[in-house]
Amino acid sequence: PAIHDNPDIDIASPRLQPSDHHLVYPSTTSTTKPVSFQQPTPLLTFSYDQSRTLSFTDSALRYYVDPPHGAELRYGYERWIKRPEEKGRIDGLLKAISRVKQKMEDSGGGGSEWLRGIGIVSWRGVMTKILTAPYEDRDGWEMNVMQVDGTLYLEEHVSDAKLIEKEDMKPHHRLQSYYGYSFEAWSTSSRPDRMEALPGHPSGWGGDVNTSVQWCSVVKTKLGDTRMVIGGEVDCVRDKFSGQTTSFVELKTSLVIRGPQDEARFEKKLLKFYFQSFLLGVPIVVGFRTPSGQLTTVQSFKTIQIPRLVRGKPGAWDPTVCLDWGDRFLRFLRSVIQGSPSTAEDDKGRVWRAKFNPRAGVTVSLLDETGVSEVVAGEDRVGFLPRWYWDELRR
Ligand code: 0WD
Ligand code: CA
Repeated sequence: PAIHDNPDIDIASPRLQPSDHHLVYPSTTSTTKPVSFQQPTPLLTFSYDQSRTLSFTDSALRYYVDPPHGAELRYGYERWIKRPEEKGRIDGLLKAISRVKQKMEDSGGGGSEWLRGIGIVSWRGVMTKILTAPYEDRDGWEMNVMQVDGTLYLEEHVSDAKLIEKEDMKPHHRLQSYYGYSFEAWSTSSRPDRMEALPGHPSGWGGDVNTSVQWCSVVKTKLGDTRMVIGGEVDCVRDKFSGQTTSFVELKTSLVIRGPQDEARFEKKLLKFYFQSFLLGVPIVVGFRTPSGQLTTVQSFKTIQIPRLVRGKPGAWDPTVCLDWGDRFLRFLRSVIQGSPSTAEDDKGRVWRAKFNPRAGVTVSLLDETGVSEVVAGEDRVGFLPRWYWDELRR
């Protein structure tokens, strides 16, 4: 249907440029409809090493072990090797997709046809932001979107100014984010059967933190009618790695709950934990800590049971609202992009910008030349896709 016929889209808003398309917020439109989400199936895994080099190995895979009682999360803070903040590029994910396609071709073909059937390619973090938007009242976001052969590629848009701001973290905030990584070090081992015993470190310490090292999983799933390929970091696995996402574990830290206010705050956080983990099909282990970073208790959550924990409470969230919004958002993106006139010239990597403003909605517009060159950032890209990937699609 034409954009103008879509009741979800209000293009008459006075704040917008004539070329902008606007999707209004879920609460202001129709009632929620149920949207299905398919259990994710794993396609492959890969690792980034200490120098951020990607390999199709499980070298960065870690195993879950119970952390020592009362572990100090501040431990090792001075030795943290922090990965510099970077733009949310999807290059690593594209390497994985290229490999999946190649494997299909090697075993009888169909790789390109398979990719044509995929509606969305993005990092898991991007999909988490989209799905949790109905309950986000503070942080807006911006995304770059391209469509090639019917597949939408999404990346988070991080401007140079935002990058500098993210790098310039306040000491207090920096320490808090270290607590999360430290919890991972205390709760994982390079061996499945026992805690790490590293010379010169307290028993149970899994090794000093280097945030360049990551183990990632790429999965295939489906939201409503949209097939998706999503990649994300997985903290560790339980026991032996079966290849199935159910042995994965997502590790989180949170302040111990001392009263109703803390509880409400935790339940709000659970929304993000829930969708982040739900998208890859990963159960969660939460380490509760004191304000000064001492681990008190550890609690496991089966991801699909989380919504039940918040149902009926003040400030409760409803995952069906998020899935319905996610489905409408993706259909909206497609209708704007496919509904816009295209010329041969346009095929050279048109980039769209989706902007989310809390409590207002999403605006989608086509980037002009200046906008696109900011996105390319002088690199060898077509739009934001690396040229090697673009060439591979065009072959
Ligand atoms: O758009 C995104 N979410 C970005 C992803 C922005 C920049 C980079 N990336 C990278 C991630 O580092 C990873 O290599 O893309 C890959 C996949 O990310 P994802 O799994 O989609 O990311 P997300 O779900 O947002 O975060 C997962 C974990 C975080 O764990 P917690 O428990 O804190 O949610 O990735 C880590 C972090 O451990 N992480 C980062 N680590 C260092 N610097 C960063 C960062 N900027 N962003 C996420
Ligand atoms: Ca984590």
